[in-house]
Amino acid sequence: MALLTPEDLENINKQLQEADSTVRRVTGLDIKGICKDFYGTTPCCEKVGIVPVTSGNGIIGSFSESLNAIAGYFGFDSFITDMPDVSGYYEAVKNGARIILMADDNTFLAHNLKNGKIANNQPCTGIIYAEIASRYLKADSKEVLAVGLGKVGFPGAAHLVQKGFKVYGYDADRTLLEKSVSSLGIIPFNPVSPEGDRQRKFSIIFEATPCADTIPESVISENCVISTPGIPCAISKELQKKCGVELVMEPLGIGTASMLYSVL
Ligand code: NAI
Ligand code: PYL
Ligand code: MG
Repeated sequence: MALLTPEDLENINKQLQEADSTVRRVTGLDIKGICKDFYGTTPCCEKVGIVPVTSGNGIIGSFSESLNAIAGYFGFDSFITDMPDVSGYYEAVKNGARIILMADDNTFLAHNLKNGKIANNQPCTGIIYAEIASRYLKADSKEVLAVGLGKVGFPGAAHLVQKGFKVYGYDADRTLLEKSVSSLGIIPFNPVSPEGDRQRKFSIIFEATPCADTIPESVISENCVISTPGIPCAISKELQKKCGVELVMEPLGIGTASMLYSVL
């Protein structure tokens, strides 16, 4: 998994507020509204215990603090345990946590101890970014381009297929692309070098890769949203500005909101 850095998480509140404004402009609802509508849940002061985890590459500076800020932003009552790992888990439960948030290098989970529901960040992130993309008010068709079909991208693309979108997709890994074609019916489309005369433009693009500049100008239509959890960004600031792209991109909060609402 590509790991976050403290730099990615700088000014998380500001990043979240900006993402919220964009989501509102793009869909007519804010992130809370989308989560509420999609999962059919509303927080009711559930206590969230955030447990720092030291295994693998260890604690990421400001990761737990960012989760605390994010949980508060979405209306949850949260706290970070003093101790990490197993001792932190014990501390969280003893102090009344109803939902545990914790991440090692492979898995970031939310576990609701009251109803047993558990969520994984990767599918929750893919699905919510895809859901946001699917609600684009200025979309000119139900065609979507999905780039990156890994642990975040595949569930997002599957969600778009399930919602009735015609999904064109690409992954640099041929096996993953073939899996998406055979299991989801995705139409292969390499945005960088489309075959023959199949050049297309899209008003909805969903991107989930760990690479920069994966979306070339040639596939961006006049009114276009790029909804992308992928870090670094799929498109340069210059190209975003030139093409007037609505960019939904934020490093942790939207996916975490999706996890929290999904376990209520
Ligand atoms: P992954 O490794 O499972 O999937 C990424 C996929 O992108 C791979 O299948 C790879 O072959 C493909 N890829 C790489 N370069 C490509 C290119 N130029 N064109 C097409 N496909 C390309 O990774 P995962 O877990 O799905 O994460 C994807 C990204 O999302 C990472 O940058 C990760 O850090 C980020 N992420 C962001 C979150 C957020 O809340 N913003 C939450 C979780 C992950
Ligand atoms: C959850 C993010 C989204 C992108 N990459 C994922 C990541 O960075 N995972 C690692 C999280 C490790 C957290 C560390 C801590 O501070 O508790 N163990
Ligand atoms: Mg990217």
